[in-house]
Amino acid sequence: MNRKSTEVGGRTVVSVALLGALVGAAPRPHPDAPSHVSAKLSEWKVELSQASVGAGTVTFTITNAGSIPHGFEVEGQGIEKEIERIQPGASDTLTLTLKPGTYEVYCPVGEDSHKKLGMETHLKVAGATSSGSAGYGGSEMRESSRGERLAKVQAIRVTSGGPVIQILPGPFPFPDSAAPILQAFGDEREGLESQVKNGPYSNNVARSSGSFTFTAWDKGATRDSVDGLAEFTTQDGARWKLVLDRVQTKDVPHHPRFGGVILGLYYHGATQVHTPLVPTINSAVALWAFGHLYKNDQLVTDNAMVHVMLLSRTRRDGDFALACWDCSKNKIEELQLQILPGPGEPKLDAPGGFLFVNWEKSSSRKPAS
Ligand SMILES: [Cu+2]
Repeated sequence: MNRKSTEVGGRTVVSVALLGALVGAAPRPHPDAPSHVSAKLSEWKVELSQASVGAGTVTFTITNAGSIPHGFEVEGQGIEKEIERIQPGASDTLTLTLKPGTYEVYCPVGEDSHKKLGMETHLKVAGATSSGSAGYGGSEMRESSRGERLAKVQAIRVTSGGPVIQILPGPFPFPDSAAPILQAFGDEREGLESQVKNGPYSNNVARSSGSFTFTAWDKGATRDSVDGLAEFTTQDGARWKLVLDRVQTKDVPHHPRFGGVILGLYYHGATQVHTPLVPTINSAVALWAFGHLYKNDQLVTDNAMVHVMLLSRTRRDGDFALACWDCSKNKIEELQLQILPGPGEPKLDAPGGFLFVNWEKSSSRKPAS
């Protein structure tokens, strides 16, 4: 369990002192009376009806108010209890006996990918004797390091390399693995199921050529930005140029409330985050953006919808077929560029109406600031 190994920074002392003060000040006239806490799960947060309760029996009533399945886990003071899955619209309860201290409360779905997207909070449990709690400031420290992270700009510069391939429409090679996960996708399921039969996640691959370089900045929910240029030649000999313009932060396909620049996320495949028609992977960076698209020097659209991801290698050398359903342990060096027409625009003049190009041995670094 390495979850608390995030950077701590200089605020540790302040946080522990603050926690001690809060625990000490909380009045607990009936420490043994059972407590009730309501929890609401949604994309991407966990909301509790109260931030602190008295020690003893605590019953959580958890409602999934989101649009995909979520779970609920309480961890701290040596306990780790969870409800693995709660379907959208459903509720469940969890009753625990909690000692004084701070507990982490989060969604365990997708091996922490939901947690990383924001589905975590904390619960303080206060008792008549609070002497045990001062040593358990871990969660609080983590919270302050998160606070710091929000203010800090993170950036990544990605440079394409290795074989360039164009992915053409075809069947998804792992339909049985994806099928149970697709069940959870509600309204979007139909569209995704048609992509299983014939879509952009296939083994139908043609060699291509070109380059792609971009820089992305993670500055918080609405201020992310991106800058980059891709130029490549497709199988039919057409020369395409894409100038990345701005990050798309809403109305993102497969997850309406998921956008912006995401650095370092474990997702796709079995995680229930984004389409399971990409195998389970780790990504160094993923983003949706709008761009200016040119074909043979003619402007096609100023609103091309672009998905960019530098991820664990999913394709093997030679024929570049998808090689794994869980590729998350592979080296992060596959750069995917997927281009779709802008909202309301006609399909692109390419097989399947989309452009999907991979650079199989790409690299990233922190840009010079
Ligand atoms: Cu979740």
